[in-house]
Amino acid sequence: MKQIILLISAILVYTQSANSQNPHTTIPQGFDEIRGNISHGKIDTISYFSKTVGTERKALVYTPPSFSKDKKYPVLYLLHGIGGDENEWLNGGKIQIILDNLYSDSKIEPMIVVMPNGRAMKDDRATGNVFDSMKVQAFANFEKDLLTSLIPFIKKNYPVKKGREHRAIAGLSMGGGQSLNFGLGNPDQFAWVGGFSSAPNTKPPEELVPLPEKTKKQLRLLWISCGGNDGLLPFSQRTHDYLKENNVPHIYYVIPGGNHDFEVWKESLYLFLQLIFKPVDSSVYSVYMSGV
Ligand code: FER
Repeated sequence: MKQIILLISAILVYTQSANSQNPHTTIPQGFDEIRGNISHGKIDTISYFSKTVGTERKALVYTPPSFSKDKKYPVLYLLHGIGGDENEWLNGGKIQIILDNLYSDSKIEPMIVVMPNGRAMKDDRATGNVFDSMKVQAFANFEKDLLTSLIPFIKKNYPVKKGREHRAIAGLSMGGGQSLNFGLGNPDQFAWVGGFSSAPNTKPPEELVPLPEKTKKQLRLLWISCGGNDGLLPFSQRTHDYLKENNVPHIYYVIPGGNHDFEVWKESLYLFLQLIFKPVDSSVYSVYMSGV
């Protein structure tokens, strides 16, 4: 009996340590803390004219430490939540530190990260009632602004690789819903799509992916993650269920104990960044999906 208990304990300890060492989901300590003696990327604040809104609009652009105008880079469009703006990923998400550290460890492909203001309206500040229906509608209106003004501006002013294979879109909460809606809705524009804790603005799955076979062929990576304790989890879950039923490969990562906060979003971003703009090893799907 004692031996059986010992054996079971050993198996439990082994599987737990195997899980905690899972290279796909392990987040090293200090991943979002400033390190000394490493090179830093640069953050520009840019301003572009939006044909959709009729105003100049701001965005932040991170270029990597090794940035050279003589090279060409893929671009990640990274979107904020309902209470945020173009600065949210920088301030709450420590994006600059996370990227600098990932480059220092040679864990990601050189890329340009564009952080727009996803509330496409004249007064796009995150003030007053951020749940106001006009402001929520402005998150949907951003699709047009992104496609017709911001992407062309970035193409014109930065050395970027052109085409869907070199363009990713991801975001948190409202920005997660935008990323799934715009990314899956415009497969000719985006081959890499990530929704973190996606909000109720996420279209129903049948609208997001009406033609699963087509989506399957066009997408390079679809990432859906959410905190296990987040009240918005059903929006990710229903999307995952539909994709699974229709055999559309995707990552579905429910972060154990995770809430609707930057712990989940930083972790999601850290893992997503390491997967994009490089060949996808299909074994990653089973790793994240285990237990779902
Ligand atoms: C809602 C709940 C949450 C909603 C939006 C959110 C538009 C967005 C949260 C976030 O961006 O953090 O009912 O409706």
